[in-house]
Amino acid sequence: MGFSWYPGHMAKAVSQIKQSMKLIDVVIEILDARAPRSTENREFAEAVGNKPRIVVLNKADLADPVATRAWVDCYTEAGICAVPTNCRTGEGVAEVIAAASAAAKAGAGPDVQRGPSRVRFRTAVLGIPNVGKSSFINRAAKRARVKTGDRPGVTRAKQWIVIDRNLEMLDTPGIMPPRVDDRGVWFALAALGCLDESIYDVEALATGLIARLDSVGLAAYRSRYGVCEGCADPHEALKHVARSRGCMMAGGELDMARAADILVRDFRSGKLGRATLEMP
Ligand SMILES: Nc1nc2c(ncn2[C@@H]2O[C@H](COP(=O)(O)OP(=O)(O)OP(=O)(O)O)[C@@H](O)[C@H]2O)c(=O)[nH]1
Ligand SMILES: [Mg+2]
Repeated sequence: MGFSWYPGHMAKAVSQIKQSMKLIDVVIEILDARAPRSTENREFAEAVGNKPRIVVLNKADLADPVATRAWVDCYTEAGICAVPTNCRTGEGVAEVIAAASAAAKAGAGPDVQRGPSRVRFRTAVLGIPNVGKSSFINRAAKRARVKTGDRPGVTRAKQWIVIDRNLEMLDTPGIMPPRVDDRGVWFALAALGCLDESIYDVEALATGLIARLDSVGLAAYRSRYGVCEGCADPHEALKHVARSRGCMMAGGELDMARAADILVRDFRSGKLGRATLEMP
């Protein structure tokens, strides 16, 4: 089930990032801690070249902490600095800035001599849509400097933000890889809200999520929506969600689309428990 999806503004954004790269000392790549592999965009590698890179595992507050630890260890073994963050509270953000600053200093070889006049270093914050790039920048700046929102595609153009006298950050629009061929990756991207809702079936996503919650033993959804222990069919479980939330259409039929929407939103905001969708 391949899907080729590359809106014009994303192609433009990639070329803009390539252009900006000569100004950049360090790249900060934001991933979703609940699915670091699926939320990585390998297309960035070409644009980034050999610039130092810090990996941020954001939304760690919504991920399973044991799994996040395992991901950090996995990156460390590969020689990559990875830091879990929560950009709602700011946890981990100072650590990322310290790591970026150290990498910028280490990377300032003879060919990038700037002289004493340029004390500021510059980072580009990259990632696929909705992973929290702009939230990260607002946390780093300690105030709301750029627009954020719980849907993909909020940031439309790159924008430089001065964080302090030592640091500037480039906010960038979320960029998807041109193709997604792997079903598991597709599922994770839809589940985490990185894709436009018009391009997938929310009901199929909701039943897939129920199956996933069952397989990892996260039963919080059962008590939340009154799904009995014995119910093992995700579609039947979704009917319980519809009943418990009064999702009815004219004529008394269950409004499964609305129930699916409620469940997906509850999952994304962590109300169904802290869940990581993939392990290293
Ligand atoms: N729970 C939680 N929510 C977060 C965190 N970071 C960001 N968010 C939320 O995630 C949503 C997306 O955040 P943005 O900062 O707009 O994401 P973005 O990567 O800039 O998105 P685009 O500009 O659309 O590519 C917002 O609703 C944020 O409040 C986090 O660490 N934890
Ligand atoms: Mg943004």
